[in-house]
Amino acid sequence: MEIESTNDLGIPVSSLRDYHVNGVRGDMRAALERDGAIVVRQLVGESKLSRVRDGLLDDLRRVGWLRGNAGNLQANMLLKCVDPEPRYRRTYRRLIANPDLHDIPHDRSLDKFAALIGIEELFRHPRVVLRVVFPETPPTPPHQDWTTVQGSQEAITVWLPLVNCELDMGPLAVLTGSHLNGERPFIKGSGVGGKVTITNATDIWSSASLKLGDAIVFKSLTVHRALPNRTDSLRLSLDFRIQSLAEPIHCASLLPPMGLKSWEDLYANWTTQTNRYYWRVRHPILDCNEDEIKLGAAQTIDLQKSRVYSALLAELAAIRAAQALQN
Ligand SMILES: O=C(O)CCC(=O)C(=O)O
Repeated sequence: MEIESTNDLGIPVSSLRDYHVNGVRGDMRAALERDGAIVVRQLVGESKLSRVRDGLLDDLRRVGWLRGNAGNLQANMLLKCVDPEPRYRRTYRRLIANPDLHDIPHDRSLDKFAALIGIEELFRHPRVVLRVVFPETPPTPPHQDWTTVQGSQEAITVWLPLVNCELDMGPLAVLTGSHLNGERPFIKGSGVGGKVTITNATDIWSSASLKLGDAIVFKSLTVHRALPNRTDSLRLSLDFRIQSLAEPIHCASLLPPMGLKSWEDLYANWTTQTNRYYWRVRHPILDCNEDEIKLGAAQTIDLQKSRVYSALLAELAAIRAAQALQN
């Protein structure tokens, strides 16, 4: 395997296999099954993404996280912060409420891509994650999405930078083939639901330099991490999950993005009805045991957890109500 570069963390990086979204059926699917991750060039239209990016950059300039004028991505290190610090979350709640971000997973190109990798009826998880990564902050540690997301092992994560992202800006990196050996042992750690996959110092991580519109897509069991952001700029990216409607989904995947109490909170300033609550009438089989949720809510002494449990119950009730209206 050809090694492209290393960085100061001593992480050797090789190239991920690269496809264009207008690629040949079968090719991408086979590569995804074999390697657990691929790069898809121009998955989402650049013009749509640049509009979203420009709006986001304006917001970031307004809150002071960016220095200088339009077009400049240089981070204001005086305000450096990282999730889950309260000051990160405060700004995050405003940024993630932008309806344009939530429209990206609904781009028609995703249907085309899903067909190419063998998903017949596509379901988009509504829990979109925006990441704003300051330089000199710890990169996302190794993990498997399956450990926290559950639901279907066939679910696919789409990781999409919202700026051109060279290797030194810290894109996502994966251990190719790691999805083939099931769930790996993990230890408690910060970020990623507190579960950090144990990896070896000699592991070779695969990644790629990405242009706006390119994505890294990977399977739920694929071990992945972020490379360190060694530039002086903010790294901006979006990740969301897609899957077949025929596969199960854990109901926690239908909760609002982190840091928000309810979907109503997220939608409070939306002027559009588009993309709201679409999963309440059309969703995969719900993979969650209500008794367990109730028991957890009754027993837990952890406030955060009990909030999540109540939100789950509320979402389940809302799904039932929406379905009753339909029938
Ligand atoms: O963007 C990052 O830093 C991590 C992304 C990630 O872990 C994911 O998309 O599952």
